[in-house]
Amino acid sequence: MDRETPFKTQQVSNRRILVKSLFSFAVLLIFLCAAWFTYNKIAHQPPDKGTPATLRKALNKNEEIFSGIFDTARTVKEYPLSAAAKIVRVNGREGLRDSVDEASWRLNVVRSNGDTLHITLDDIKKLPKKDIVFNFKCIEGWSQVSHWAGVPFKTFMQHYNLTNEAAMKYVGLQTPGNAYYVGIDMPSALQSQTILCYEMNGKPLPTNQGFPLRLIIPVKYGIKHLKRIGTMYFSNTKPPDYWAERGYDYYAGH
Ligand SMILES: Nc1nc2c(c(=O)[nH]1)N[C@H]1C(S)=C(S)[C@@H](COP(=O)(O)O)O[C@H]1N2
Ligand SMILES: [Mo]
Repeated sequence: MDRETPFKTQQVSNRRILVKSLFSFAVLLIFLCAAWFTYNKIAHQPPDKGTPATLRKALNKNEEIFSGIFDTARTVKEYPLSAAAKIVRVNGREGLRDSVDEASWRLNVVRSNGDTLHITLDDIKKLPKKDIVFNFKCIEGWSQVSHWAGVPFKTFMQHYNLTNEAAMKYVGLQTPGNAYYVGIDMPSALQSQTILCYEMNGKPLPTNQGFPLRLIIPVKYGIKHLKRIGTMYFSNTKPPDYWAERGYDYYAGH
């Protein structure tokens, strides 16, 4: 008997190990099946603006939370002029491939009543000018402190009496010919650091950086800083957005 006891204990123990192993294996199988099922569900969903619907739902939820907590008084950090890069990185050439002529270029602003304003660069340069040095962030992972100047978007809106337009939810911007286009929520557009920009490092914008006029919107990632604005319009629904259609976050704030 004395010898059998340890033997018996051993036997029960082995069976328990077997049962436990089988159980763990079953749990693992169920888990793997669930993961496989979820993956398949997401992967085979018809895309919603470049992203499977479930993931797009998560992005939309993010956006809701972030626009909810976004305070228009929030400003991004500004730097002294001496901190600005002398050689400024160039990224993205959509809508910049054709040449642009300053004399014939106009900023077309489509009013909510359907009229269009055709504004020259000289008209824009007559408005109050604001310089800003901030950390420009591209969603691809680089950032650079750089120096820009132009008219604050809000000042521009006030100057042209775009009051009904400023009460709308979004502003849409397009390059001439519409190869690149973005949609911006109005609170971010009206934020004090957002400018319609015509200078970089105190000189007219280089062609590949948006000459004659680009958007600088420090609260957003680079994708929203549309270079070479052709047309601007207003809407209560989200304007089409080049990178949002290719799977990126529409809001793109940081
Ligand atoms: N017209 C136009 N504007 C654009 C882009 C583009 O491809 N075309 N790329 C965007 C992206 S992704 C970034 S990061 C910034 C880069 O601005 P920069 O070339 O002055 O650095 O421009 C934005 N504006
Ligand atoms: Mo970017």
